[in-house]
Amino acid sequence: MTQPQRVARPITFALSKGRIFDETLPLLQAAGIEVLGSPDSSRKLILPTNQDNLRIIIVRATDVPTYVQYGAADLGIAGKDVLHEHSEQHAGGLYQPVDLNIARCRMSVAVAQGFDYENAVRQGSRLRVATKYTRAAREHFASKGVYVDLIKLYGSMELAPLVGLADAIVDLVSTGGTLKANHLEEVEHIAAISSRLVLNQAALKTRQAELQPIIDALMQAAIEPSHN
Ligand code: PRT
Ligand code: MG
Repeated sequence: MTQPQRVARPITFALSKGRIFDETLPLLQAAGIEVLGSPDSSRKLILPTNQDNLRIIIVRATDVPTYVQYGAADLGIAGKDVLHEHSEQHAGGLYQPVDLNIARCRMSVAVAQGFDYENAVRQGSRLRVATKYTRAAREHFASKGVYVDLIKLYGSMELAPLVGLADAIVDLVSTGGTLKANHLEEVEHIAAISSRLVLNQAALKTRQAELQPIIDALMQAAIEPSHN
């Protein structure tokens, strides 16, 4: 008796909605890939594309590396900020082949306007720093030899200095509008941030024939200035 043929699941591409999804669309389009539907207009978490063997899944930005690492997604796009925090606890399993140069911003230290950060650092005061990026913050202050107490938050870091939770925050800054609106100022630049394509290592071996054209097309689209 002949066995029914197993249909391989489509290549699964993890994206977060918002800026990463929005900035990835033109790269996919340049690669001939159309996403059918959008996370803004429907609550569907799995979106088909115009290619039978490729689908998009919509996950939280911080969850993209987890889906890819465990192989539930074959590839995904995540910010350098997210990947740096993720890799502290989950070594291996993830391949970061290319910086797509999208969703660009910077990671900075910010304080309430008027707070004398330089002086506090010079005096060796023990600073309280609120952040979602505890690894990046710990490494930054350790490299400066500054003692800090880190307070882990999951969002709206800008509030912390305003209500006395922290002296400083480590957060992402793009236009600077959010800091300004909350009477905060940037006092130190930690790193330039952009988003990277990540790949599941096993999938890269077992499904390379299907993955490579997608990787190549995204890399090609990313270096063409019209998409940056
Ligand atoms: O929003 P949610 O809690 O669901 O998740 P998320 O914040 O992790 O996702 P999302 O989509 O907001 O961010 C995804 C990725 O985009 C991040 O991991 C970064 O790599 C990248 N990115 C680029 C940014 C920004 N620019 C950015 N400006 N991520 C966040 N911001 C926030 C920042 O935290 C601050 O609150 O925007 C605010 C500052 O913006 P400006 O323009 O006012 O300076
Ligand atoms: Mg956000």
